[in-house]
Amino acid sequence: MPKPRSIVILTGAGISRESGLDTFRDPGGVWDKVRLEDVATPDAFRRDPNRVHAFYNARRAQLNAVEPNAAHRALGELDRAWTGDLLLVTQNIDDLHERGGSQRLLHMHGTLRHVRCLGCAAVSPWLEAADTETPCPVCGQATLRPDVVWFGEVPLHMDAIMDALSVCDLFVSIGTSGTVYPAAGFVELAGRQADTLELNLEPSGGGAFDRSLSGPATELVPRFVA
Ligand code: BJW
Repeated sequence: MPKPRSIVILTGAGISRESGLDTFRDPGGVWDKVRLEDVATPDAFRRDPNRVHAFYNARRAQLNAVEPNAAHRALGELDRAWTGDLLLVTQNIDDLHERGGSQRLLHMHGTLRHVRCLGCAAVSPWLEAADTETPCPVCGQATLRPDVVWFGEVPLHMDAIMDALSVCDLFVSIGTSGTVYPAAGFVELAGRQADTLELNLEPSGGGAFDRSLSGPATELVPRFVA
């Protein structure tokens, strides 16, 4: 196979698992501990904003206690070394890809390290806890929400992602169950012209990929990048 010129990589919670962050749908994962209807929908935030803030405050605090693993670092190394087009699209709201050295990176479900003001729409860097009393650093109104994408909301950077998917030669999916759209449909879109590869603890099902390798991300991703 000739070397691909243009690569799109999609990552999910599985790549951060070995850093100590829970996935969503594995046994003992996030959705075993809280109901997504209580914390990850616009309705949940309207009903009980401080409950939702508390959920994201806890996850933001957890980020300070974890480090990028060998899989994040391998993708950072790929970013530095790869002279062709490369786009890393992550569904994760942690910052482990940035800390692992990735720069050509889009967070399609937002990030824990930012808040968005429902009053003035400013997106501001954020490292601390927030609640319904916290003033927006830009306009001063107490109308902050986590800058993340909940069910029923439109993911971020979709135009850039669709453009990259439509021209890439290789699409790689790492550590995602492929159950949440639109990310779950990326393999089909890219697969119109690109080779498709899945690196996951276990095949995500559906047989959508040309090749699927099973194992932990910290083993598979460095091997893929080498
Ligand atoms: C390892 C490993 C190791 C473990 N190594 N691997 C019916 C009703 C309502 C809505 C819908 C509906 N049908 C479709 C929808 C749309 C909905 C959707 O997809 N729902 C499905 C559940 C059916 N989607 C949306 O609402 C999205 N918006 C949308 O579609 O807008 C319309 C639109 C789109 C495009 C253009 C214009 C308009 C928004 C989805 C937002 C998802 N938000 C969340 C929360 C974000 C903030 C947060 O983190 O709290 O995003 S939900 C959660 O799931 C989070 C994740 O990013 C996302 C995906 O999860 P992920 O990463 O795949 O994790 P897991 O746990 O599922 O899988 C982990 C995998 O890793 C497993 O396979 C393991 O085996 C593996 N693994 N350890 C390698 N060591």
